[in-house]
Amino acid sequence: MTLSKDPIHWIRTHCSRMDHGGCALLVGVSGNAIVKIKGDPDGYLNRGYACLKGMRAAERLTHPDRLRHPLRRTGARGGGRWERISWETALAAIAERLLEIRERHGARAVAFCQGMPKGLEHFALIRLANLFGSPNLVAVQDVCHAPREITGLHTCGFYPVADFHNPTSLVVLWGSNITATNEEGMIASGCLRSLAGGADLMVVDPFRTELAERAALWLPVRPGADAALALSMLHVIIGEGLYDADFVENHATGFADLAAHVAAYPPERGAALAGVSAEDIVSAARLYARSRPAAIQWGNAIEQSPSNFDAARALICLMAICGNLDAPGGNIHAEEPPALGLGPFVRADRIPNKRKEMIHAHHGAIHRLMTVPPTYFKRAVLTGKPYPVKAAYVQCSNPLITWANSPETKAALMALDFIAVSELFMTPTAALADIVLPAATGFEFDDIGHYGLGHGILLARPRAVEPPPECRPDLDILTRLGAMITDPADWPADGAGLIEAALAPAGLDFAAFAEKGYLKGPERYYKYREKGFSTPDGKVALRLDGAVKMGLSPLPEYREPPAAPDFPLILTSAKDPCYLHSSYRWMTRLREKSPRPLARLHPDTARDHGIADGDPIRVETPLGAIIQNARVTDRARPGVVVAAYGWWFPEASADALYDWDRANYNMLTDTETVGKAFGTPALKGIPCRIAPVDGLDGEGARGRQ
Ligand SMILES: Nc1nc2c(c(=O)[nH]1)N[C@H]1C(S)=C(S)[C@@H](COP(=O)(O)OP(=O)(O)OC[C@H]3O[C@@H](n4cnc5c(=O)[nH]c(N)nc54)[C@H](O)[C@@H]3O)O[C@H]1N2
Ligand SMILES: Nc1nc2c(c(=O)[nH]1)N[C@H]1C(S)=C(S)[C@@H](COP(=O)(O)OP(=O)(O)OC[C@H]3O[C@@H](n4cnc5c(=O)[nH]c(N)nc54)[C@H](O)[C@@H]3O)O[C@H]1N2
Ligand code: SF4
Ligand SMILES: [Mo]
Repeated sequence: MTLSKDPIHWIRTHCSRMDHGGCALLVGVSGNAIVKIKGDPDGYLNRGYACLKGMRAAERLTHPDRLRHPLRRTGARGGGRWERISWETALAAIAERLLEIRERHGARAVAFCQGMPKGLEHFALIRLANLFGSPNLVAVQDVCHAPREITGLHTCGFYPVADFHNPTSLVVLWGSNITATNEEGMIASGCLRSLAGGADLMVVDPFRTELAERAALWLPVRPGADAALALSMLHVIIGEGLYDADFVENHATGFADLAAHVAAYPPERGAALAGVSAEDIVSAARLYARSRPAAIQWGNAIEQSPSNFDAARALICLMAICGNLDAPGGNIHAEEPPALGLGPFVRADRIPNKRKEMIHAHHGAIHRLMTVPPTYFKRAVLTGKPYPVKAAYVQCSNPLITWANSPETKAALMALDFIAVSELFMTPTAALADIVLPAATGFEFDDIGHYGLGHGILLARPRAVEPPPECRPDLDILTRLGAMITDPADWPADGAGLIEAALAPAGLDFAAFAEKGYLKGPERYYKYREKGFSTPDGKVALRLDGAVKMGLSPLPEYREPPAAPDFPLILTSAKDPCYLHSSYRWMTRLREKSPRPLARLHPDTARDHGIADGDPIRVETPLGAIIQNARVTDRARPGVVVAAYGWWFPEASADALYDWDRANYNMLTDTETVGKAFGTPALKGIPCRIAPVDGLDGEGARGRQ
């Protein structure tokens, strides 16, 4: 951080782009430099809490290798040769190529790609795609939140989020490591407060996480077997009559069918499938059903598998029959504060045929899924089916590392006629672009946090400093580009105009919003008691008849995760508390904390393979092999490899694409089989094997494979 003689003044804002955001921060600014970041004790969600990533976030802004000028590729794609160009030239080149491709192949041949939603730019990109006429907004929602949200909409009419704003008797962390990931940006501090207030804790995770250490019950489930565990818990709860009979009778349909269905999952069978003891299943079922209210905080583990629809359905059935849906301290339907609805913001009206035209409609995915699963996008690029796709505008994303099946991703990116990437830093994906735009990032522009995330809250993220002269916020880039490739009348002069439009229904301008800090929707519970659930018959669909039309099961099924001969171990992953996905391996003060990709193994598993702590090891699946360093720990379930995800090496050479393939978990994840509902590949629960790697020192995996 730069030292300056100017006095420090403190700016209240919210953390962003280090996870989903959520912590209110006090950012100390001197001149145009951030000199200190700390948690804001008055923060509505965090009350002073902030994690290491958040407190070190300022290095993003000042890193010497940050992208500071637009670049145009000069040599072969991926060859690492660039020329500096002006913004005017860059935007004109992008506009020209996208219009030319639309002219020749139609608007749907241009895809707009976004990674994890980081701020309002996500919705501005959807708006751009809609106004351009392309139904193809490619995003990671197939493995992130949409399976939970959309399954919730079908089953009970809303996305049931854990409520930590009201007292609860039990917190269940089900495949969610909130002290490392602060899932959806608002959970960690709230959950810790619930625990401090006396709530019990149950953790379902093959890894003994920090909070599993404190849990009354830890179920180290076999990766990918969550639905079997949930079905077995339903068996016990129904069999022992522990459910909420009044709720089941008056507010749910299909209870008898569910009861008959789960009769096939007695605890002994559940135990054999889920790899935990029958006694623990019985204890878990009783603990959950007898704790009222109980909040299930469910994470990525539920949805990063092809059978995510069934796993999510099974968990919603648990919430429902125990009376925890829309109950304070349970899993609630969080109502949004007044703000412009998503439909009008993204101009959904301008692309009425989207549901039929989007690439995944041709694969029969659930039609409520409005973003194209990357796997189907790649197939379209590589095969021309259902129609040719030729160009991508990529924002806030690093697909070469974050999409399943990285070799296929590389082939698809190489096959595109044109790629533009908006980025902070040269990544393996940006290295394959034709044009790279230098983006401004968190703390450098005004933004709205949590818009569209379904937690009933909007967070103000006023800027703290000015970006470097040629770095621009995505919101500004999109309004400029929008005016060039779509009708300029549909765009305000700059990103601020989009922010004001989003806030208008709240009767606030951005300055007034920033002054308030956040907006919260009304806190109302048990809404179904007056008006029923927002499902066709007003009840929770324990048996979901509508699923049959979608080619899915009306009752939650358990499907064995894939097995492969010669791959006897099970691979899964957990996110690194020091990084966001593939981001920020280049930030020195984070890299010091987490210098290497670590694959965590139980001591028995390590011993069986002749592996010691720190050794470089080969982790292999039928798709490929990578090298990570062993971390031998009894926190891991025996027979399971909890590998690191998101790794590439900014210090490696540009023409090797920063060693995109050396330790990258998605070299191991296949896309041949994906789920019918959401096009989701298996990211967790994959057959694998490991072996020591000779001839590499403890630094491991550097420079060779
Ligand atoms: N195997 C496996 N794969 C996974 C997952 C997993 O658990 N396992 N997790 C999945 C999930 S949940 C998600 S959400 C996705 C995430 O996938 P991505 O969103 O593609 O991953 P990120 O690393 O967050 O990529 C963000 C990029 O945006 C850049 N960036 C940061 N701030 C800005 C900004 O303000 N503007 C612009 N233009 N760029 C910015 C960063 O430098 C970074 O390179 O990955 C998914 N992939
Ligand atoms: N530090 C950090 N924070 C982040 C992110 C990040 O990349 N880094 N990403 C952000 C994003 S976009 C998202 S979506 C959230 C995701 O946040 P989480 O849902 O917490 O995501 P993960 O860390 O992928 O997985 C959570 C837990 O699932 C466990 N697990 C693995 N396999 C299984 C399984 O088969 N069953 C069960 N029950 N558990 C399993 C892992 O051991 C891990 O503890 O985090 C957000 N916050
Ligand atoms: S937990 Fe998330 S929102 Fe809070 S400081 Fe850390 S990165 Fe920022
Ligand atoms: Mo995510």
